[in-house]
Amino acid sequence: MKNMEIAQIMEEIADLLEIKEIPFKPIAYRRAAETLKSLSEPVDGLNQKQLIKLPGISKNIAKKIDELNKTGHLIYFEEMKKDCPIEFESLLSVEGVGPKTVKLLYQSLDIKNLDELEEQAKHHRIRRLKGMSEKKEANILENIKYARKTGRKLLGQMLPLANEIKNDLKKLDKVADVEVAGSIRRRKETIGDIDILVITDDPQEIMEYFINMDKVDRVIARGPTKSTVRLRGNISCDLREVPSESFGSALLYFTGSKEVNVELRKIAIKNGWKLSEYGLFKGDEIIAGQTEEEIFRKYRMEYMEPEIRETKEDVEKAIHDRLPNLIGYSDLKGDLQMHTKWSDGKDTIKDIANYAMGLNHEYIAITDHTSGLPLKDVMDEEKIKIQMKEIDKINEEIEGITILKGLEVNIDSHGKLDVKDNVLKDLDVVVASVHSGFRQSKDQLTNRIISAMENEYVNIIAHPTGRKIQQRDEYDLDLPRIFETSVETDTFLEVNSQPVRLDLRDVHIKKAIKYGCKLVINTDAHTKEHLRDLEYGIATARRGWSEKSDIINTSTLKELLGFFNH
Ligand code: DGT
Ligand code: CA
Ligand code: CA
Ligand code: ZN
Repeated sequence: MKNMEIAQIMEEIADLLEIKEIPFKPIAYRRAAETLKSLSEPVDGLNQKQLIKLPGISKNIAKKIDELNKTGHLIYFEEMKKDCPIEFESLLSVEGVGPKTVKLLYQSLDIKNLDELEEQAKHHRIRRLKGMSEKKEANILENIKYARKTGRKLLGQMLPLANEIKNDLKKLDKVADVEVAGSIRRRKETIGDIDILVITDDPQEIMEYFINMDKVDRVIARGPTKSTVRLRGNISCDLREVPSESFGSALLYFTGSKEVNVELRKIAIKNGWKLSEYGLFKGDEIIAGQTEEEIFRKYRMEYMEPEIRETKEDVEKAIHDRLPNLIGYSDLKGDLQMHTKWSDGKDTIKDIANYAMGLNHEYIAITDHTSGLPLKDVMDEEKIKIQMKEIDKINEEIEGITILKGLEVNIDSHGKLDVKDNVLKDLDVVVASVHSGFRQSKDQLTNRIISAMENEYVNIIAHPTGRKIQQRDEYDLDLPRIFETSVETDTFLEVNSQPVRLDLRDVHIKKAIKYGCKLVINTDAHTKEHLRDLEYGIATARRGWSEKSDIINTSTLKELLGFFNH
């Protein structure tokens, strides 16, 4: 590690010690930092004995420098940061607040987080501090609002962004491996921040690259092995350099969830081991750490796919060999909900079919909206007939994919469909859904959906709970009744892949499967590009413990049509 980087860590330790009001020690660390900065020779070749000979380097500090040189980490420093009650990252995310200000705020006004900062600023107590002014206080107050907006973002926004950064890093010569960890790897529906791990023999250069990426709005923290940046769109992203022998344990740790980490550590202790991001240890000896698989093997556990690493119970299931054989990301053979120019979609049937072929779909169903919706273009009986003819024609023209004739019919506030049975009976697949009257009682809403399921031509209930993430709660439904009726009537429940919907959601999927329901993963695409969103639906199904056999559109066309028996 470079002298300057070690000096920086020594200074940060001094800051933390000072904040904690520990006497004398901060001065020792600052003196060590000064020495490091003034040396012309790198200290990374020196052993502890040689280090102690340098001016201002005590035995204790020499030991720490040695640890940094050998491992690139300093456990003392990392524990210290964890212990600190101050929410550094969120305070530093306020424009105009740097490390010095954080210290000043904490020491003079006991400010530890954004709420406390806002409170004090509103009471005009910031302006009186050394180096502050009325104007600076007003700016801080204004910038807190911006910092707060770093709310959770949709997986559909964050996953592509994280992959882009990952792929950019991967292209660099000095990068041996790179992986996205955290909630993104677990494919949670919303994401707090992006966590990326990298193996490199030149962390300095990689950190430099990372903080200078085009997407970076602001550098929040820059260190020798960890940096945090704010990307455009107020997205926080961490990059950590990890030694290759610890890559698996670091990936495990930084993938989480926290609850799973805690549980795995407990088991390690029971076995006389210690698990950390640095490896699985027996005494001082590392017994696993390079890959996650290796660690799970030592535990005599099934490998836990990241999507099902949420709770303590998940770990217990893994120990008892009770994990599902999750549906894979390339198991789907088609997509059964999408909209075209005939209603509110953007593309033609033909364009969509061609695009779907590029995704290797064996079949798709065109399911435009019907007259019960307040849209400019909707399907009435006449248009349905014309569209069916057109689909026949396109099916003859193109080879390699089958276009099914479908509709997304509307379930009205009394549970009636807006298309007659004698029209529905000629379609290949009928999707039904609720688009209004969300505020009815639980019974009314449940009964509406149940009466739609009882219609012999309805095959699929789309976005069954109606929720939109961060926009609209799910409506009040008696889900057990819905699940029972779904099994009785052979009606399939949708896992809608739109990033804002993901409906059914993971926890409901898990329950539905226990009831014996069969599900279908659809995109509900309104443009051809949306057909790629299936990935998010599959991720959600995996989080809900779905196996391939639980999902009907893993079947071939022939099998699928057998389920629908129109
Ligand atoms: P997020 O970013 O809020 O969507 O969720 P995560 O899961 O990505 O959480 P994050 O970014 O705070 O941390 C990444 C992982 O690091 C987390 O899933 C588990 C691990 N981790 C972080 N803090 C702790 C902790 O205090 N204890 C334990 N056991 N693990 C932690
Ligand atoms: Ca995260
Ligand atoms: Ca993080
Ligand atoms: Zn639509």
